[in-house]
Amino acid sequence: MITLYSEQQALHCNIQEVLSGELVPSFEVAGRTEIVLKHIMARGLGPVIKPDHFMIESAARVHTREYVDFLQVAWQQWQETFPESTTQAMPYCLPVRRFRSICPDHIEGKLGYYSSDLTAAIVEGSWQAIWASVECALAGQQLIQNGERSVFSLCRPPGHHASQDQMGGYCYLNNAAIAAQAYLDNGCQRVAILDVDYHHGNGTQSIFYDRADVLFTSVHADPSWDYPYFLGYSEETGEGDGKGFNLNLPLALNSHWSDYEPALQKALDKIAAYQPDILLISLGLDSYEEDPISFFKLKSDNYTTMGRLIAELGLPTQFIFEGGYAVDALGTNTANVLEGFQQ
Ligand code: SP5
Ligand code: ZN
Repeated sequence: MITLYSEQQALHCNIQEVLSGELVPSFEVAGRTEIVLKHIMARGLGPVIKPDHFMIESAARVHTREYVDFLQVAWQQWQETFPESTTQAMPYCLPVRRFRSICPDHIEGKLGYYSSDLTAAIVEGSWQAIWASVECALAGQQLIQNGERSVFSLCRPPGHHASQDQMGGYCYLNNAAIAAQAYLDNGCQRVAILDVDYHHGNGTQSIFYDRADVLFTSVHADPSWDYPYFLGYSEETGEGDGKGFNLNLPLALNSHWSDYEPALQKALDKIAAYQPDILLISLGLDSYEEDPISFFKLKSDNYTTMGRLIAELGLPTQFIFEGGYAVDALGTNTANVLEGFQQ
């Protein structure tokens, strides 16, 4: 299996996030993808390729153009406004219930307007990394559409919490959604997304919620008890044309593989019935028992089984990297999914 990876993704670094009321170093670090890359090479899973360049327009097919343009200039505007600030650009005030959806002129107002939480800060190298991450997704999409059976887009920063015009949850541009749209724009009729990250893929769901050409399925922690809290409940089944094309399978905190596997199988059955041209996996590994911010109990071996079950669908499959913060085990667990898929 080919892996798409760009070293530019490491330029997004030294980020801090709000955690339990404090600013702490972000769990989403460049070392995550570095260790995954190391394991992929050590296990001889296949070639690692740096993606070609892609145009901004493909991102603006799922995000608003204003949002994408803002991400490119946010750090510069922050520096012009706060020349003393050497750390990071982040909001403190968000547009909430009964307030207006209006984009202010001040950079802190804009950051709030384009954010869903306080965990997606921007530094000098962020845009380069964000775009390189999108390019890993789009290069993978091209390979699949040129006949590869499977690819692994080792994207960072992750994407599934990014909606049409809001960053959050370490995510800026939605790599999986951008790839899904690119498949459709290049001749596919139906794309299925399976999101196995511990957290609900609220951004991806919201992008495709009223559409029948993308099926979104997700197994994740009950949002009543963990991030992203405000989306991801089982009664969310889609709206308008999209009614019936959104499947959320929330699980209680502390769920083990014995709880997880039946939910995963439900998602896989739904996907099989949909008969998609392509399967996209939002591959988060934060369901692991030792993940520092998550509460599922999956073991390293379970990821091999997960890969095998996904492969049983027999679909062209693009894996897109999302979360997973137990860095030491992240390489093993990710490679296990890919190896399980290939067995
Ligand atoms: C892509 C992705 O996985 N994003 C996840 C964002 C989660 N952010 C919220 C983190 C809150 C952690 N709180 C749990 C504390 C456990 N000690
Ligand atoms: Zn996650």
